[in-house]
Amino acid sequence: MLYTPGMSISEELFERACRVIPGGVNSPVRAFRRLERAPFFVKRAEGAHLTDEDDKQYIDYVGTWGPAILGHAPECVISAVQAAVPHGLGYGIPTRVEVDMAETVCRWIPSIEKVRMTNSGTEATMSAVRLARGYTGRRYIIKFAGCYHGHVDSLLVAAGSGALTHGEPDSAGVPAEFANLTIVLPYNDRAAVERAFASHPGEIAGIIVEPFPGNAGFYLPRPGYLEFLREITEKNGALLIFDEVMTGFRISAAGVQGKLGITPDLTTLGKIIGGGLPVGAFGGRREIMDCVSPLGAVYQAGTLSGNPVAMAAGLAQLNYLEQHDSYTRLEQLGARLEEGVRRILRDEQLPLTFIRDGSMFCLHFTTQEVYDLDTAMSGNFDMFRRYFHAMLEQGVYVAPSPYETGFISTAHTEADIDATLAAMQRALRLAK
Ligand code: KE4
Repeated sequence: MLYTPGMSISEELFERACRVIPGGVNSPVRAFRRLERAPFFVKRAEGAHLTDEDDKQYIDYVGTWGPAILGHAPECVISAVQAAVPHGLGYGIPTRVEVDMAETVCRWIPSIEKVRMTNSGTEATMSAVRLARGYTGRRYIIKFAGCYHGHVDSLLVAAGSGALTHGEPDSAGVPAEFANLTIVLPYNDRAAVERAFASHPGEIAGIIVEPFPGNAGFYLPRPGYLEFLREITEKNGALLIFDEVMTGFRISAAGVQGKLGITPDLTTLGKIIGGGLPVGAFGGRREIMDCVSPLGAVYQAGTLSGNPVAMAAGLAQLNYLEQHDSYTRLEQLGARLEEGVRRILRDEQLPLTFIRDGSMFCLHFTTQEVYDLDTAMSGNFDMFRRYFHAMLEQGVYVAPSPYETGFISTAHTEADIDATLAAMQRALRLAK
């Protein structure tokens, strides 16, 4: 490859990529589009650090958008994959490791009595919504503005994450007829949910919700809100679907439902469950899951679902998390970061909103309390852009959008956190 003088290798690669891949990326949020610069291209990743094609190193707080809870290429996952590969890469026939994975998920998340593997979080949420409609015989689904559940046609309505970053919360190509069966409500607004059920008696199949939303930046439910969703769905014969693709195995071993003691009817999973390889899953009460083909009438399938190499990777990651009290370590590191951020915001007289739970966090570039999409959108994007560039220059990679969540891994060290805080103080001074 001949490199144009003055262009970095990443810029050269991005130029080539843009000729053959839409936007030069295989997922929009990777494009750095609203940041007015090309994305860097990763050459290698290890622990909490990335190295790009120009050999620049970064402390990574994206963690491939959540899966890298043990850091990149953890030894336990690498060796599990190396042990699996010589036996074959996939068969389309049941394997032992799929049973081991399913039993592990059911043991970790008591609300899940049966689970079906998929290849992404999107497939998991698409399947869970279809199952809710098939099980209840009802048509409408409630989702919340700013929550992102993957690029499912009927859920790409007021969606978060990349859709929000690029200003396309309602995607083109989704006919109104599809979107019309999705009721979009503001998060943390009980009255709106009550009004929706009152105006659609007996017609709402379920609510799908990110219990701790992480796709419009990270924010939290008001006290009692999730318990309210549990009650009102129960009362109306609708299903409660916790989309824990991001929070599952992250906020606690049993996700948000385990931390708060709430039992949803269905749960969707992804990211951590694959150990970095493509895996999603949906599961729940036996009587609901038994409606899924081949037992029941709700069809759902996937050539690569339960792929044995991906299962080996995910299972190795889950086993390591369970055997090493990883959540205590994640909380230690998260608390250290939070204490430092709050000190910096005081010192710099910048009353920005910082929200954290465990190893998930977000610095919102607003002084408002953030509790839904509108308040998350009140942030100053230009200030975020200046901050992002200043952090990247100092070798710290935070999410390339204010509408994403930061992730800490067990591979981060106190030294990483302290270096990040020093960089953050300088970056915020420059971004003001
Ligand atoms: P995937 O189809 O991208 O595996 O999962 C979709 C999904 C479902 N539910 C939740 C709560 C999610 O956060 C996601 C995907 N998360 C984004 C990051 N915010 C994926 C990043 C990307 O689109 O490249």
